[in-house]
Amino acid sequence: MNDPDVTPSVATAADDIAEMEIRGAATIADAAAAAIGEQAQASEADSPEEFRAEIRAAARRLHETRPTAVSLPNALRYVLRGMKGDTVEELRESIVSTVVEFRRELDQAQDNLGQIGANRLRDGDTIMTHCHSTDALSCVHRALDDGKEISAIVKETRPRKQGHITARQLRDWDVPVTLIVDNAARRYLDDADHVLVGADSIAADGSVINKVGTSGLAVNARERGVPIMVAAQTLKLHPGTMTGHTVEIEMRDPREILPDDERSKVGNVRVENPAFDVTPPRYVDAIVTERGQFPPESIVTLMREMFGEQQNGEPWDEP
Ligand code: RUB
Repeated sequence: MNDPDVTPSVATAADDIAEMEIRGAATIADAAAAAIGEQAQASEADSPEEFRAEIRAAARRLHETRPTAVSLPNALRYVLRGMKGDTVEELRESIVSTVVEFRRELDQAQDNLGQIGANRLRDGDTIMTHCHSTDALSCVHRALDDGKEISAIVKETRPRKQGHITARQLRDWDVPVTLIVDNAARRYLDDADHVLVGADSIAADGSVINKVGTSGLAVNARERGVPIMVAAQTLKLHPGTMTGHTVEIEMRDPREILPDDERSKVGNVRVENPAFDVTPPRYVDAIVTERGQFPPESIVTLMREMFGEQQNGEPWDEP
């Protein structure tokens, strides 16, 4: 089957997501929804069938970029299920308004979970972060708005150093930041009151899939008695895990770890570059969502409420 052409803005968004120019689960979802909206706006389809085929092809192109962030297929499902109408204009309008609604809800969910997460932070607390999560930072932002003083120990987060983004954002908010290499985390856990991370996906058993290194941090934090809080809007809940599917862990290009110019010094070794890892629910104290905070073991109840037991086919699978 030959896919219809996607607009340049969809192709660019897909490339940027794959290359991590656009990254972080919520930001990826937002960009993917916006790209579908742009596809709808730019479409010159002559018939409703052609229009639907274009939108589905755009969704497939975006979907195949990164496998772990479930917010991406969840966003595409939301937008494609809003596609309604008998004419091209009606279909276009339904997509455009659904995209607006989706992006508004995304912002709202992040604000709401920020308030719930902020309630867990006390004045004078120090958090330890891993990677860069807009959901996690929303909790800090709200705590600061509430007048609390928060300090941060920020893990660098190899290999892509997303910790630098977190450090920069926190400094913009005048939060005192101590940047550490990942390997120093255990040493500094004694100075932390919370580990605060985001999630790419949450499985039905309460496992948290997030940037590689999260699980080691969580195990160390538990051993040190530091609570682990995961900030994740419900867009991160993985419906497929309710029926036994596992979350695919993205393996990225080894050159992110060992660039060609360094490889010659190391020699012929195999390099593995998993982007994410799985933190078992027993190492997580709370999953903070816009619908409240949950012990990880009870997240399945929320998932049943939101998704039901039924799994239907994907809206982009039809040609
Ligand atoms: C990003 C990452 C983030 C989650 C949550 O990985 O693991 O913690 O995506 O982010 P990558 P957010 O840099 O490989 O995309 O809370 O912003 O959705």
